[in-house]
Amino acid sequence: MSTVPTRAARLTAATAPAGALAHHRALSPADTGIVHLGLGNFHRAHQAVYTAAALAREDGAWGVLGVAGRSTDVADALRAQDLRYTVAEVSPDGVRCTIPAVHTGVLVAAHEPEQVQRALAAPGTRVVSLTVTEHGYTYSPRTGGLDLDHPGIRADLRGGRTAPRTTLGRIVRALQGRAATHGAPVTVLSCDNLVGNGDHTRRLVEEFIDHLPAAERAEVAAWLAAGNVAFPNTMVDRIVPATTDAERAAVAEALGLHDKVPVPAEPFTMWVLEDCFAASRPAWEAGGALFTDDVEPYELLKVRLLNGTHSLIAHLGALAGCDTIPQSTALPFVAEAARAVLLDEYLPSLTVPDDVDLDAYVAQLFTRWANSALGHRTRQVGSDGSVKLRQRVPDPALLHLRAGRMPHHLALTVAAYLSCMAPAPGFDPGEHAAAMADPARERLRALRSRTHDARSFATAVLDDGLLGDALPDHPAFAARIGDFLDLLRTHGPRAAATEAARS
Ligand code: CS2
Repeated sequence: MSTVPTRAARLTAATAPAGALAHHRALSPADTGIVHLGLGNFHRAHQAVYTAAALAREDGAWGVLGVAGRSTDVADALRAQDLRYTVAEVSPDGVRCTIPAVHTGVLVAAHEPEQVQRALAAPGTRVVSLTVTEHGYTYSPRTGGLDLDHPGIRADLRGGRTAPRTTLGRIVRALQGRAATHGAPVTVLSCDNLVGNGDHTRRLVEEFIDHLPAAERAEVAAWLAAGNVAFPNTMVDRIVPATTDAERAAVAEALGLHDKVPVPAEPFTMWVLEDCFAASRPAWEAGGALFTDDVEPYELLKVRLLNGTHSLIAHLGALAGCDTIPQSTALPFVAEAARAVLLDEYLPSLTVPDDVDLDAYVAQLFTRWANSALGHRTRQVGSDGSVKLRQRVPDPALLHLRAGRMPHHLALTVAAYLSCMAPAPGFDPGEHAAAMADPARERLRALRSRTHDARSFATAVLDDGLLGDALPDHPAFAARIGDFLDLLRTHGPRAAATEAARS
């Protein structure tokens, strides 16, 4: 692997080459219009890039204050670089580097909670955007509602003088502050892969408010009901892997600068939003964002065809020893299983938007997954599978089951996931599966050790509510997952995929 030349100067405001800058105004903290919770790679290669395009088209106070959750690594590196970083667009044709330069500050919520609250409540903040992952919404997978057993939610509902520590707590506390002081309207913009992400966030916020003590509840509830907060639904799309030394070296070569925190991304990018902002918004259409009255068809298209299929590719590929998504889709049996789950099981569960050419969209998905220059890892897509599958699998599976059809490839998706997370005794799913992080891993292992065979394990998992509360009504689905668990263990992923294709 290439290494970063140590002689290169550091990327800063002074060294950033004008030719790589996405827009040309130096922003100051007074230009903050957006507070973004979740300073990960996705935000930095997606919303930040659209915001830079908006600023290039029309000037405005749309700088972004980026808030990391816990880790100080990215925030520290960005501060040392005057908040500049590179987006390294990676395709088989090479690397294209741009510097969005839209951040006006960074904070780390775990260490600077009061400053985060002040920023969220500030009148100049017109948009609070979120990329906190499916996991960050603290909702119960069984009911889809707020997880009232979550210790962070319980603490945040009790309130008191300590600053909130969950995303929902932070938002609601800030809304209370806004309602009680200046009353300036604000848009809460979820940019996570949740079906109906805006509606979902609104429901969770309302539920949180409902559980506040009566004295705290009335004012903010009335302010919300008066339409001062908007929650547009959005569909976000761009494959953005974790940063490696390869991108640091590519940036050093392209710009002659040392960037500690560049972000690799595929060339493709898409953003569809409902245009119902409470205050104003940046001209994100300048970056190609599409504003529409109805995001749901785009959202379902993406969450199911891309993300749902991605999960199968990641888990099946990891079990086959693949480190990356392109290695995985290069295996014919994985590509066939991906095509089958996408076309036969996900596609019938949605309506393709009029302006989307389905054949081209599907062909493009396979090209995107095959981008070997990007090296998107199976362990990254496979991580947090519990919360991801909850968004991707249950509704399409229920559609088929209720119509009397068995969705074999959806059952295979769940079985491949469970084989990675809680393998049967004596079965080694390999290093890529072992490296997948998931909050449900321990719980799944406990269920595995309490059950005596694969079918009863699968039944226990569904009964536990991992995939919502309706799938337990379909015991045949659990049985099918159990069969695939056995096949994966005894004959491996190729045999399991062949069986799914034959069924
Ligand atoms: C992936 C997504 O990790 C995952 O679950 O499916 O991160 C995917 O790469 C993005 O949603 C693409 O827009």
